[in-house]
Amino acid sequence: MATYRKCKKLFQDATKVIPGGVNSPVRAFKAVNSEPIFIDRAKGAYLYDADGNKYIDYCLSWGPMILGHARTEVLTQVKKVMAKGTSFGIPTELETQLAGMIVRAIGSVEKVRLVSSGTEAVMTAIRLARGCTGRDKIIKFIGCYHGHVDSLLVQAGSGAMTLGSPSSPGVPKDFTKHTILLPYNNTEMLARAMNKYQDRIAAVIVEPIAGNMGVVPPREGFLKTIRKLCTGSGSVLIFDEVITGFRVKYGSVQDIFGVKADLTCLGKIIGGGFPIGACGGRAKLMNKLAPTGQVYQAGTLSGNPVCVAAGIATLKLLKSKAIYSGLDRATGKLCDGIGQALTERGTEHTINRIGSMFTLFFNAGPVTDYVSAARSDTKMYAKFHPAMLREGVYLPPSQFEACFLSARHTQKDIDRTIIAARRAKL
Ligand code: KE4
Repeated sequence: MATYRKCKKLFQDATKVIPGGVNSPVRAFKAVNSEPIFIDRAKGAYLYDADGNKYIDYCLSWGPMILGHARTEVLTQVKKVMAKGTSFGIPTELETQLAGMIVRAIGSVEKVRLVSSGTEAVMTAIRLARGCTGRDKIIKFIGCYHGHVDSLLVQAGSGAMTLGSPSSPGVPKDFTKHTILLPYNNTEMLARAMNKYQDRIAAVIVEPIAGNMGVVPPREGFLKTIRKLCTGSGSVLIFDEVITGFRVKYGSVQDIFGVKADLTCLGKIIGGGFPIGACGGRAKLMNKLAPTGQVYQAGTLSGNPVCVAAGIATLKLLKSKAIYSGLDRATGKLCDGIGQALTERGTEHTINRIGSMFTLFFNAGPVTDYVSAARSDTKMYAKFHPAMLREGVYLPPSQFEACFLSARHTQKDIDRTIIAARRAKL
């Protein structure tokens, strides 16, 4: 029987010096009415907590660890680069190399600005869209989360949804008055809003596959309609691919849906587990960023050579090893197995999946937007999560997040996870 004695002590110590004992709210396990485990180490598909408990990890640091934890090829490159110094605040060739890999991987991206987080990537894209169009209004979709940038922290997904605080205190009304909220997958309301605000909309920002209300794929035609309306009104189309970038395929999901974004935000996987973000797009737009243009943004550690080295090593492996078809097959088997296990238990559920990102909703389904996602039985999820933890399976500690597979998850791991879903005490 797993014990969490050390984890409990570490959590108590942490809460004395860190708000809530965590450095990001969704890690606090509040949505599953438990206390967080504290990780000692990780390797491949596995986490090991301070009490020595081992887990098969389906959160993968919220997405980045697609190659598995502590991947040798990545760490070798990181160590090599670190030995030459870790931060200069002066350009390095490595940044050009990573930016070049992203440009070659994503057809709509001609130039890239590297930053240190997904939030910064989105902040850059929003400011650039407003700077280039001279407009103020931004359309975002309810349940999508784009980092904790003030103007978008309204009815956001992820932690904001989990914590049930649609708009965070501390964000002045003035900062969100230009943010228009629409239901995801609703092309009719989008058309009405675009028609109403016409030439006042700087940008539409969207997660092309939503991951922050749980995984919600775009309905047929949804993304193409956004593209058409943005083109018609001169608004910038921003794809927030912080989760989907290099997750579902090498590069962007824009190829899958046949839609080219004007700006693309990236993060997570392109840093291989190190702090990173990126905003990329057509050179005409990107050149409006300082120092070539007037739109200001900056960052002491933007393009940090150690983070960039991890990103380069990660993308090289992703490109060379044809990992994606295997990930897709394995995730399909896992989801089928979990679905069957819960059906046999008579537990109402639906699973949304694209490639190696999926969400098990305790919900009859279909889950197609925030309203349907919010109908999920979060109490049931709050029982399932700790029960799976005791079975040695680590899922995201919230119903409204995405699960991920890595290249290191084996058939044995999948089989064990399915058995755990069958045995988990609900
Ligand atoms: P960061 O600033 O956390 O690097 O990225 C913000 C962000 C932007 N866009 C999308 C689509 C994202 O999913 C995120 C961050 N994702 C959450 C989990 N869904 C990070 C976990 C956390 O907040 O601790």
